[in-house]
Amino acid sequence: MFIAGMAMIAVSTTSCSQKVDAEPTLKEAFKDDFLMGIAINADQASGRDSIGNAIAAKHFNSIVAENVMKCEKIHPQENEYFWDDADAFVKFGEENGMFIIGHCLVWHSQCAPWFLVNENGEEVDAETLKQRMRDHIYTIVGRYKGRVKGWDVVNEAIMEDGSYRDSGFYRILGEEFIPLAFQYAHEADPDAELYYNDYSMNEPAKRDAIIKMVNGMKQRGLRVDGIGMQGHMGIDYPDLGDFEKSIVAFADSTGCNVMITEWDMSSLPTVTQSANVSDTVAARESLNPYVDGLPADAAKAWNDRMAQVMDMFVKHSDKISRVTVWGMSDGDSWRNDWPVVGRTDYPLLFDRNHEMKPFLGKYLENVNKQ
Ligand code: 9MR
Repeated sequence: MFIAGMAMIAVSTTSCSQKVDAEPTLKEAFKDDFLMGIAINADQASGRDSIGNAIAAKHFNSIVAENVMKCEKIHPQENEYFWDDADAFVKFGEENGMFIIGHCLVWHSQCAPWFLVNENGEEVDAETLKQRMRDHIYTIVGRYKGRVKGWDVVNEAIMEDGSYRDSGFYRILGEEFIPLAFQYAHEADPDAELYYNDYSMNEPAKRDAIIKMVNGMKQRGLRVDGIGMQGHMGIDYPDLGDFEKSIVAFADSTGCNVMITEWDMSSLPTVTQSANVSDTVAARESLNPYVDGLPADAAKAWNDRMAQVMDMFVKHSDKISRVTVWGMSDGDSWRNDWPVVGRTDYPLLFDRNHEMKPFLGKYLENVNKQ
């Protein structure tokens, strides 16, 4: 059913009847620009979500694991790994000839509870954490050596003001935990691409700090291939001029590829995480206004802004090697529960019926013209 909209586009944009059945795909539309990636969950990778599985195979040439390779999932106890879901994810990518991305090796969040502490619950010493990081990275990267082509090695280590996040990794190892993670990942698979990944990358102080950190690693001879700009956006943030400055600065100042790694855009009223949003029923309703569907004006605003962002990515396709959306269809998205739990959001490229969003039509039209 998700191809119905595509067939209409083909019919309406070509006079050449034999092209009516040619359904253009996103990966074709952007093939000269960048890889089109998607974060998939365990159901999509395994095929339990057969529609999501089919859309991923049809439209995308890169996948990233939304959750199944995170530390608490894949390495729940020191001597216990859980491979089933990660194996299925990699198998799906290989069967479809996709560029497979592993996410993520070192992250303060969703870190398994045992990872940073001893049996008394106290943070471990530096040597113990190094050894645990080495084992974790060697085992996971080693298992998928030559198959997973790129890794988000460290995720979300720098704050908006440019300081280092006060995570357990930082408290125990200081800034050195980042170069160590890159070193271990490279030792485990010398051919894999290695990325630093973070959000709010439009923030100038954060941008500068990440450039300094990445260049510091490169000067030491460590491999860093890419800087991942997550791209969790809203209808009124970030400032796209600032975001664009970061695309250019990351590429020009480090020589790394830029990747848009977790793109989505909320259609809902923007709230900050700290806002006291659940005081009254009226307040809750005003923050969740589109439970029965997105009205035409809100849909237009969202589509217009998404096209503006996509045009910016295309404009900088000499610097951007991949654009990955963070989830398959609107119903799958984490944005339905963040920063307010239980909202109905419309942040992704496919709606709850797996219909493609209209703003993509103009890019697909070009495929038929080629
Ligand atoms: O989309 C992911 C969601 O399903 C998980 O519950 C959550 C916690 O593991 O992580 C979400 O993905 C995050 C990503 O791994 C890192 N950047 C922020 C993303 C949204 O929270």
